Amino acid sequence: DYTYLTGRTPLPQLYTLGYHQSRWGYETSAEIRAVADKYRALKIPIDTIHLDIDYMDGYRVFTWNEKDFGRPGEVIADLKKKGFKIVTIIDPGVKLDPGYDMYDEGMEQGYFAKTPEGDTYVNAVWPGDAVYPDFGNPKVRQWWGEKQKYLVDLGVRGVWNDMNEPASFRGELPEDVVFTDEDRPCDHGQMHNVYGHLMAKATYEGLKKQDGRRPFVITRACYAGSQKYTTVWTGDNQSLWSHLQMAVPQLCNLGLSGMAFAGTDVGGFGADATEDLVLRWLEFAVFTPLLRNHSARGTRRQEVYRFSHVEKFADVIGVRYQILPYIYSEYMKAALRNTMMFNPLSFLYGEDAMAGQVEDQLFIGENVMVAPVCEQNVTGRVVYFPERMKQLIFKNGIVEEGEVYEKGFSYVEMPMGTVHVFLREGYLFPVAKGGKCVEDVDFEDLTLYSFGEEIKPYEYYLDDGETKDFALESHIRMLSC
Ligand code: NBV
Repeated sequence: DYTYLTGRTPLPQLYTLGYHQSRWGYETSAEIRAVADKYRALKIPIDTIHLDIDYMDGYRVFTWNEKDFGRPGEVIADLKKKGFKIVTIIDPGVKLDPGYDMYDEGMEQGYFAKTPEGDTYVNAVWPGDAVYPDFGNPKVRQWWGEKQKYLVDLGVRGVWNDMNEPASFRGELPEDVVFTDEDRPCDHGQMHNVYGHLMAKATYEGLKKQDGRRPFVITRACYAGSQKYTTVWTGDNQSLWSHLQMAVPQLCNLGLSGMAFAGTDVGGFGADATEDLVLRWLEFAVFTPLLRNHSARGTRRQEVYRFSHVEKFADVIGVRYQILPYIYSEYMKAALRNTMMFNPLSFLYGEDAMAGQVEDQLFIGENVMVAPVCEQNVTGRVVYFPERMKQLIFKNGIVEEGEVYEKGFSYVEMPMGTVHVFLREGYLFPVAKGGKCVEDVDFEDLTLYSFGEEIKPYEYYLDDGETKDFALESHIRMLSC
């Protein structure tokens, strides 16, 4: 009902549900190629690499740093041949730089925010002195949308909007900076909370026109209703166990707020991550729509091959590709029916007072529950079972059927590098063989896990994962054992 008022979530391209590797600090295309090659050589499944601010020329948006990243788009085309997709960051701040087309065009048209005296308002972000597009003006959104063509033509498959609070390095934007609210002037005080939302809207609408596929936008700042245009990540978290713990309720709350496609920086953005933390984080994140490992410049490198037990990381990421048919099917049904893919226990067991208290477990769809381990130096955890459930253990690339747990609390052993799901009695859980990237996964070759006497057929949603052909009725079929 809330999304009836604020808007429904966009449908994702299938590839966006694969594993993404990112880092603020990839400074050359050689580095990007090395990351890609390493993942492939070690057979760690992956689909997407994100390019943070260094791919731009002097941090000028919609430009390319040829010195360090070679011919525009070349690395994107080469990696495409290896099955990789590239997402690039775009910040709102436009470098104050006469002669730079974005700046010149925006100045000529009066597209940047102004001071109350009518001058263009200047603050600073990565490129130094910068000006702020007035996204509340439909013409500015249209202009910004058209600029996405630059990226689409380079082969970019998704656009990551950052710093759109809007961030500023020389103090906050004063409240009286003048913006536009559609057809009338407004000030920053009124615009602040929707600035990121409107930037994402411009990006989404531009991508929709420039690229025939379902737009993939990620934003840092958003507002009620931003789900219509964009996915979201939870911003600059830290490599702390408490931030992994926080991720579970955070993502449930985002789901409840209509933001169905969300994720955290896996492993934590700031501070140095440990191997255990990244592995445990991934064990949870394989269930979150956006599965992106991202970290900050200056912190310990976090690509999973940097750690000693690479095989465990490959297995855990591999689980995502094994459960992808279920994840995609659940996401699409939730998006098309305006339900949620992440269900807090209280949503399914409203009568159960204890279920309402549990904040560190959740249901993925309605068939399976997950209970991530978010504590250091433990090999398992206490799980609350709201009903009789069967444990499925993903370990070394295979699925083992574990114990059946009765309603109530039980301690469950969950060693590092294993992934556990708890299947409801009478429900099905389809599992594929996995693959090195999304294109590799066979969505038809499924093993159906079930438990109990009478099993409800599973509504399996599958489409081409790219186009606008996603009518629910024509893409659902029933799976039964
Ligand atoms: O573009 C650099 C970073 C980015 O990696 C991060 O994900 C954003 O949330 N960005 C913030 C700006 C730097 C903030 C310290």
